Amino acid sequence: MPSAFIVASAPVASSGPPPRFVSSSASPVVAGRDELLAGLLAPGASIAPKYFYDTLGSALFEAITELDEYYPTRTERAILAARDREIAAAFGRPGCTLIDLGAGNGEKAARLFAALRPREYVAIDISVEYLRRSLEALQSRFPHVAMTGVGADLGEPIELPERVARQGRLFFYPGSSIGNFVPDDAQRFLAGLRTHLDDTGGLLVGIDLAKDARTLEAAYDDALGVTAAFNRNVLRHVNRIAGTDFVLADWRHVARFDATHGRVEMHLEARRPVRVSWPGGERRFAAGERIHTENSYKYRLADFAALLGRAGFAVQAQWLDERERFAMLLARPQRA
Ligand code: AVI
Repeated sequence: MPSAFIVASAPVASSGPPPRFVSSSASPVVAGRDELLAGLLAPGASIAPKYFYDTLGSALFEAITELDEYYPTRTERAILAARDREIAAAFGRPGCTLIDLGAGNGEKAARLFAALRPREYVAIDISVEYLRRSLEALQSRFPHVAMTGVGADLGEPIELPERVARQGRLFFYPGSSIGNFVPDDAQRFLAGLRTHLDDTGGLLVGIDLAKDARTLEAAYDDALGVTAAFNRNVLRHVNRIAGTDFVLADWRHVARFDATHGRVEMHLEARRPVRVSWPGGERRFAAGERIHTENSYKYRLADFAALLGRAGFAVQAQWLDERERFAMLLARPQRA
């Protein structure tokens, strides 16, 4: 179910009320038990990366973004801070509807508010409770922006509430999260966004660029062990959803750059022979056997522009940091 809950609030005249909760239900990933067990039983076991983001996982991800080794967030933040006016001018529609995909705490989007001057902010995230809290805090800081929260799994087709204006929509997909899709799925996802846009719309997307393996592996295996905790925390979440009995200490965090695919892969590796059981089933893992938990693709600009083209977008403008580690691209719908 793409939209598990909607939080909405109308713009208000003063710094007052918290968002009005129109409706609520459980996390969109609660329905994921069958998917998870199928992934665990497959010959090459896997857990989809969306399961990282329970409340603790979202907080751990936020901690990752503060790490010395994890350059994408601060690099992107610096690009947005330096270029926000240029981005707003290039998009050219004050009073737009800013639609934040994987909004998290909404901070990145909020930094664009001054330049973009959105009339409405739609925040979409899989981590429902985290989003709810984030939106309450944001609404009190920006009482004049109408805010809507949508709890959704971005792996499913996006549904926007009907009242969201069609003109002047700007999808904001920062953080290189597009890199967590394999390229065919990324293309499908972008083509799906395209269907929500008319000629006045756009997409502002952050891309982590291809670079040396050492930098990449350090970014995904930091000295403090925060990324390792983030990776292992997925097992706690799976235990809750699927009734499995993973013991976290049995699993080692592994992050490797795969040059053939141009991606960093994260895995959990069994430290010893492990038996994992759940109501109605079990799987045995040999020592050294792995569960694949994430891909993070690193793109060359030309390759990503080509992918956007296949999804019905054309790059209008791009902004890179000095070391060309990261890029923000503004893409516009191409006429069919
Ligand atoms: C959310 N996503 C873009 C992050 C990434 O870099 O692929 C998730 C992450 N995984 C480990 N560190 C950060």
